[in-house]
Parts: sequence; structure tokens; C-alpha cells
Amino acid sequence: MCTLFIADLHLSEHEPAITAGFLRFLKEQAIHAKALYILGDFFDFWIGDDDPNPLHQQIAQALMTLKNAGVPCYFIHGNRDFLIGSRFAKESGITLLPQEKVLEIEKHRILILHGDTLCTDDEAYQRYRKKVHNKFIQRLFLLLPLFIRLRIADKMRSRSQHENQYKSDAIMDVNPQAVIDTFKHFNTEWMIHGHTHRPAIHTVNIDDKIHYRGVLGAWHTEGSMFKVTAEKIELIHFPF
Ligand code: OKV
Ligand code: MN
Repeated sequence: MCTLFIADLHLSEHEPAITAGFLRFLKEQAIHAKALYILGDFFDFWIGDDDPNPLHQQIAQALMTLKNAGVPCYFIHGNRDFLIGSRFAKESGITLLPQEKVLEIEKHRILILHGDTLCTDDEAYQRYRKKVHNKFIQRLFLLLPLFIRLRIADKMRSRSQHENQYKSDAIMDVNPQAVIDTFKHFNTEWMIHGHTHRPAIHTVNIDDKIHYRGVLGAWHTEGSMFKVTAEKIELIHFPF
């Protein structure tokens, strides 16, 4: 039996091929797994569980079907869908996890996280993150009528696109010291995350011990997953 990890699908009604690819992944791969972990940026944007977007209902139904077939799905928020809440969790049958979680799968100890907290060189982003993760600010935002939230989200997204044009590749990647600090804090041999869209398995040497940092790819033109079994941990890419 295997456990599967995915992230950064950025599902939206503008990318029907990715939605179709994900539904196919559920039917052909996830259905055979022990569990599915989604490590954030599953949706491209999220302004509240009360958004009547039919895509959300379609995906919730598909995840519920997976659960009813005996495969639990666990979810860590990303920087885009951090407002996914208990209503969507209930409708989809997913279990929301904290932003960092240590799993023990067979003999592996694996830290899972979205990955944005490792990108500490992007100071502007970390300042922004602190604001929008404030529970009080989130509560106020969610009290606004949906059409106002949509307008705010549109503004914030177009502003962010402009700003990111000027950020270097290095700033957008993880900070090596943040990776070391995180390994030390959670004391795991492995971590798996997404966010940077740079799929790879990196080795990190800390006090003469090798650690592994698995990075999931975004689902642009193909799917990306980590597959964990008793024997091995693999990064797999597959066509939609
Ligand atoms: C998600 C990102 C937009 C990055 C706004 C409080 C505030 C939540 C929100 C609105 C925007 C998420 C929820 C979105 C991620 C962007 C732009 C950049 C870098 C507030 C709580 F501030 F208005 F009070 N938002 N949306 N960005 O459109 O999904 O991650 S979003
Ligand atoms: Mn992300």
C-alpha cells in the first residue's frame, strides 16, 4: 500500500484540463492508496467556503467519493487557499491539518508542509502572510459580502502578479538556513513540500546526517506526486 502526496494544482474554472487530470488521478491512482495528502494551493484562489463556484462542489463530491471508497484525504493549506474552512472540509470529507505535520509512515518520519514558510528571503511576502493569517483579519474579511471579497481578491492578485515580475528566482526559492532550522526543529529525515514549483529531491547535510527535501511539482502540463511505500519514497510525474 502507498501513501500519495500532491500540491499546487491551482484548480480553477479557467484550467479545465487540470481539473480533468485530477479527477482521473483520483479514479486511477488515489483510489488504490492508503491515504491522500494535499499540501496546499489545491485551488488557485479561495475567498470563503460560501463561494457558490460549481467547481468547488464538483471537487468536494469527488473527494467525498474517494473517502467513501475508503481513502482518507488530508489537507494542508497553501498560500492561495488558506481560507478553506470547516464547511468545505465537511462537504468534501477532507481532514484539515495544521501548517506543519510529522507523519510516521512505515519506517519513515516525514514532515509535510506547504513550503511558503521556508521562503524567508521574500520579506514582502512574509509580511503579507502574517497579515492575512491573522484570525481577526480573516474573520473581518469573511464578514464582507461575497462580491466585495471577489473585488478585493482580484485587486490583490493582479497587484501580486506585477510585483512578482521583479522578484528574482533566488528570492522565490527556499532559504537554506530555514530548511536546516526546520529539519532540526522537527527532527525528521524527510520533508515533503510544494509551493516553489521546482520538483526535485534535495539532500541536506546537517551534523553529518543526510536529510531529504522532496519538492512537488505544480500541475501545469502534467501531474506530480510523491509516492511513499515501506520500500521507498519516489517523485513521480504523469500525464493528465
Ligand atoms: C491568495 C495571494 C490572493 C499570494 C484577504 C484577509 C484582507 C484573506 C484575504 C483575499 C485574497 C485569499 C484571501 C489570494 C493569495 C493573493 C495575492 C497574492 C502571494 C484579506 C484574509 F487582507 F483583505 F483583509 N484573501 N485571496 N497572494 O485571491 O485567494 O499568495 S486570493
Ligand atoms: Mn504556494
